Amino acid sequence: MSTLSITPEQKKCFDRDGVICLRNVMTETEVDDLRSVVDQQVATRHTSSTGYDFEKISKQVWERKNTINVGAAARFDVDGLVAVIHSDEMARPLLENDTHTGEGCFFYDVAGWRQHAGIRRAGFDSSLPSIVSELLGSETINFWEDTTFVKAPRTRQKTAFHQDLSYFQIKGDQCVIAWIPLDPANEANGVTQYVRGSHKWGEVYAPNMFVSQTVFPGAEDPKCPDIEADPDDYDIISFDVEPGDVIIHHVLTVHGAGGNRTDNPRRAISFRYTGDNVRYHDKPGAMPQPGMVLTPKEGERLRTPDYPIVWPKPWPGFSTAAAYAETFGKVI
Ligand SMILES: O=C(O)CCC(=O)C(=O)O
Repeated sequence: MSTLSITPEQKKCFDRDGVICLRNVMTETEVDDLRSVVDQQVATRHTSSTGYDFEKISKQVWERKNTINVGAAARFDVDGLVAVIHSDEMARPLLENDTHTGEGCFFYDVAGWRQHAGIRRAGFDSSLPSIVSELLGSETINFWEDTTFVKAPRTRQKTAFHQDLSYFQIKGDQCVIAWIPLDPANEANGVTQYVRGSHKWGEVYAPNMFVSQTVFPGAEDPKCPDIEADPDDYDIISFDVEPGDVIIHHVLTVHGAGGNRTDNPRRAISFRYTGDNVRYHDKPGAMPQPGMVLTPKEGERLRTPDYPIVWPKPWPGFSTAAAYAETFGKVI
């Protein structure tokens, strides 16, 4: 359990760019815990109801399959999403230029915090909640959810550029995403990329399906600009990172990632945090977190066990993860 502070320069940089890379934020134990959870998620992906391989899905999409094999995963109506991609004239594969045609995997999973204490400890009791409170200037911080993103060696599938706000059932802009690398990550193995300053464009973009820019059916916001088509027109930045570092971006910052052209994995987990001005707001295209216990009412502050308050702590050294397990361990 620890707290770290950000400097005024770091806060200025985050406000200006909509993204900041902070070094040595996570402890070795936290990173090790997260790695073992993520490895477990990957190993059990064939029986998971929330784990998807976007590389495999994309292959089937571009082979024009109408029924997509997603194993036991049941969070998305993938066949419905794919039908929309097939009818989108602008849709095209977003694949890394790599001669290897081998067996990559772009693994995605969500809401691991409900089952894995390692995610709760890192998400609730690391330095991140206090850092996020300072970055957002928010007194209170809720943990919204976690998402795992793994690109196995030689994964060609890119992560289409997108903005996160429209994926979440919220309104209000005090929200950040902390991307936590569990392996060294850089341009070659698909570190995340950010359009600097895009959080100030004054636009909210519809969610897309990661394998293509095609927007989710029913989403009402405009489509994200086609960054992949004209990358030189945008101020795209990325950071070379090591385990322990964290990249934090604003919920309105447009971002994406390349494939993994190397022989080493790129494992990462992303924690999403919200602040004081966020209210629950359901909208077409936003994906409910699996396993919700008590969905807040429209317009309400996040005051339910599904969005734990992780900052402030009632007293220094208090473990929200331990308290949570004690209170809700049997329910969630
Ligand atoms: O890791 C990736 O490929 C994408 C990450 C991302 O979009 C996020 O953390 O919001």
